[in-house]
Amino acid sequence: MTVLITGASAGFGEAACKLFVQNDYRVIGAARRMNKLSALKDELGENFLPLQMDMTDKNSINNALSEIPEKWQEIELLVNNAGLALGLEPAYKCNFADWEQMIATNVLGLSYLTRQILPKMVVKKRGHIINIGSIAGTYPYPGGNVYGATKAFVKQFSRNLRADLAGTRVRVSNIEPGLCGDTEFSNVRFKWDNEKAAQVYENVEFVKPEDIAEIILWVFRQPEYVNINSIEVMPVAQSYAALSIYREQD
Ligand code: 8X3
Repeated sequence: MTVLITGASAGFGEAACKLFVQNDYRVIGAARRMNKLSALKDELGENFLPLQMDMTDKNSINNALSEIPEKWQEIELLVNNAGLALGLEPAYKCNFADWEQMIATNVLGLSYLTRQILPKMVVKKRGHIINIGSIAGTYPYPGGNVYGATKAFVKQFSRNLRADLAGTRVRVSNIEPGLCGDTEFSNVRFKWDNEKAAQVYENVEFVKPEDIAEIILWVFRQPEYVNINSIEVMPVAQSYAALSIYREQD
């Protein structure tokens, strides 16, 4: 049984690759950085296949898919994990190229890969798409602008896929993590200002990539007649704040 996991070079993707191989699945790990995937291959051995894939480039996705050896081609589970946040500036100050990159990866790349993988699952009437959304797709926050909007897309895309896939037994789930550490998420968001990134996790017991990997495996391992539509995951340390009210200054 083959599992394809995107964003496999770090964070949730890397942890999920390890966990699924440990649980005797064949895992294709897709990412741009082949050096990271090669290191993972050295660690995980013959049940791991590194696949170079740039989610912002349809040709790269097509080439990668065409390189999958016959034995690995029956993809039972696609984990759409690749995605990123860039910046935390208000919308009127953001770098538009950052917005384009988030949309290209989190929305277009995820949609395109899903579109390429789904037909075979439908023919077999079997398969599972697990999307990695975010609490940012539900709860607005200052600076979340386009990142949160891409994750709201992932949320509704997941639900609409369920509607289209009725009767096929192909499952779709959306996992929505909150504050998770030990990943590159904040380093990428803050353009490798690692000090600023580290502050996000200061004195907080955050959710770990291994926790998310366990949840992905659990969602997948439900009986085939059970579809987990969505799971929202936060550390206990994270909860809700009140709506903000701006008061005119005297
Ligand atoms: C990651 C969680 O709160 O930084 O998607 O947007 S958050």
